[in-house]
Amino acid sequence: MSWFIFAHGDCDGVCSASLAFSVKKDAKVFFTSPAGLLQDLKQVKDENLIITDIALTSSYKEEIISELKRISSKSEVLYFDHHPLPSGLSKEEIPATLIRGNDDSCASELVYSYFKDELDPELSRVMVYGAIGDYSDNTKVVKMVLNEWDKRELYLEAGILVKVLEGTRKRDYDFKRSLVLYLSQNKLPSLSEELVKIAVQESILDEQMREVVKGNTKVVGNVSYVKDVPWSLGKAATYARVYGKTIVGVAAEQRKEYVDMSIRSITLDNLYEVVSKVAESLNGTGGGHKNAAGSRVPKDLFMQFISKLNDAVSTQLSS
Ligand SMILES: [Mn+2]
Repeated sequence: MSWFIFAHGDCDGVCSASLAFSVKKDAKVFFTSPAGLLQDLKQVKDENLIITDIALTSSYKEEIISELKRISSKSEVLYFDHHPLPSGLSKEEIPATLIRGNDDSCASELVYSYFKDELDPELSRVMVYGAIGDYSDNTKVVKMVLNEWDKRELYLEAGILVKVLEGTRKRDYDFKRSLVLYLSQNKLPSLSEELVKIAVQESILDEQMREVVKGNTKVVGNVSYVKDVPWSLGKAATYARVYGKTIVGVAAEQRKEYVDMSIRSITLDNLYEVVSKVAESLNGTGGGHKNAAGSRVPKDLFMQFISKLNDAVSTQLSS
């Protein structure tokens, strides 16, 4: 039976997919997101499935679980993830082989540890790129692997990958598939002229866009936000927070009927909870990590989202 790999399109997602792909060489790789997972699961017929770095959102959890049940009744389903589960859902209720860490171990680390005996040992550096991309390079496993490399070299490679993946090629899934193949062969990002060129272009854009964010950040209480800046949402959210001098930053981008967002915070430690609650109260979805989250709400409810997010954060700060 052939394999599908469903992965997130960021650095951790791509690196974890590369590690899985190096073991399941005939697999087909698809990029998806928490909001898109349900639709993509419906496409799975007779394939085994690896899901990596895709959070399970509470909005579709019943439907997703029933799809996983359908698939796992005849196929193997390996689900690697490090995002908090929706509240009220336990690991036992998910019909798949679940490989979960806490928030600190990224998906690349989970895939690496799971397939360790089948992997080329030198692919350990691809795991490290994924960990750096997710700010998760401080775990026991990653630190041990870093002892086997000169870590300065790996940071360069990870830096190039992050720039390439968050940049203008964000939704170019064929490009990302080719990158999965490239990394699975343990080739260095810095040795690809194409990747280096994209990364350098991205640096130029980063310097410009940081200024655009600086000039366009608006503040509602404890929340700073920018909308439709043609830049990585994650980076825009971080700099909105910095320039707005608040503890939460939001970067939003309007797509057809809804708005996609990245949200970044400092010192909050439960951003994913706050964001998912607010998003769901507005018919949207949301989730993520302690201080980094994503959300999607109907486009007309964006300002309500900002205002409710501020209410929730302010209430938490005052208690
Ligand atoms: Mn991740």
